[in-house]
Amino acid sequence: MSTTANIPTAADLESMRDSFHRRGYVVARGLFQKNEVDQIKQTFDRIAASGPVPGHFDPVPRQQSGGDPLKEYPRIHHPHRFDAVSRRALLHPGVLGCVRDLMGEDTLAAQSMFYFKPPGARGQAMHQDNFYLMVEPHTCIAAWTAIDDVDPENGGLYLIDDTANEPIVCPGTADPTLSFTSHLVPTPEGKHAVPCILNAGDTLFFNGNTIHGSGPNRSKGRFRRSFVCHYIPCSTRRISRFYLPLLDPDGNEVMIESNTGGGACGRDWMEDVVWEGSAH
Ligand SMILES: O=C(O)CCC(=O)C(=O)O
Repeated sequence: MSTTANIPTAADLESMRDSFHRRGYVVARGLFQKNEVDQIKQTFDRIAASGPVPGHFDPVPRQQSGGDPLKEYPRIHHPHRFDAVSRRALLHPGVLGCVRDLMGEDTLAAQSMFYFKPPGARGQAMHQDNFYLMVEPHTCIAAWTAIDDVDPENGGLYLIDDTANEPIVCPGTADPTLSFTSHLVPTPEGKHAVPCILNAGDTLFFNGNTIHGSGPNRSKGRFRRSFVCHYIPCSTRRISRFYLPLLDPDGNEVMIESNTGGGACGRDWMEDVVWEGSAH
């Protein structure tokens, strides 16, 4: 990966901060350079071609997938734990600089994920990330980097404007024909969904209470790949066990207390879902 990553200037950071705090999200254009995006693409093409990675990537051959493209191309959990390119992308200096600035304090990395989202794949119904991460006493920040050009047709993200300060709610049930996850957080009255249109290499930042999700990939032939990470403030006291150990910006492992309280829905929903990493 390039050592000359795009680093936002002080002026860039100031205008990002303003938008992030007003709306709950902001886009940093071109944070990943073309060679970095290409390297991530090649890395995950190779991982997909070489088959399962136990505990991280569990694909099913096309003949056994029952026509569900997400069975052949499921998302990959925590690729930074087995792949060096993903680890460098999680600790990307441009991303860490933005996150530190938006949080107003030093940060720890909690999660990486890779989505292939092939044509025909279902989306992920509206949700709030901190329902799953259970970061206390603050919230997390997501850095969602487009690896392909992304728009509503190929299953791009939608954010509900101005929901960064909404409380975390216990979700209802999503439509399984549209969403591969079962949780749905309703859009608060008077608020509306904004589509996020990104070019490959752009990174969208949003906080863990912001309501967001995506629809199916309805394109004929365009994958919608994305590299998605979550970061937390250094002053975090507790987080769900699935995200431990954390990484500091130098890549050292850091342990904090795990949050077993269950959050907005109590404990029962957690057992089969979060610990398997399948809900978020
Ligand atoms: O990429 C998507 O379609 C959904 C990702 C998302 O909402 C998340 O990672 O929280």
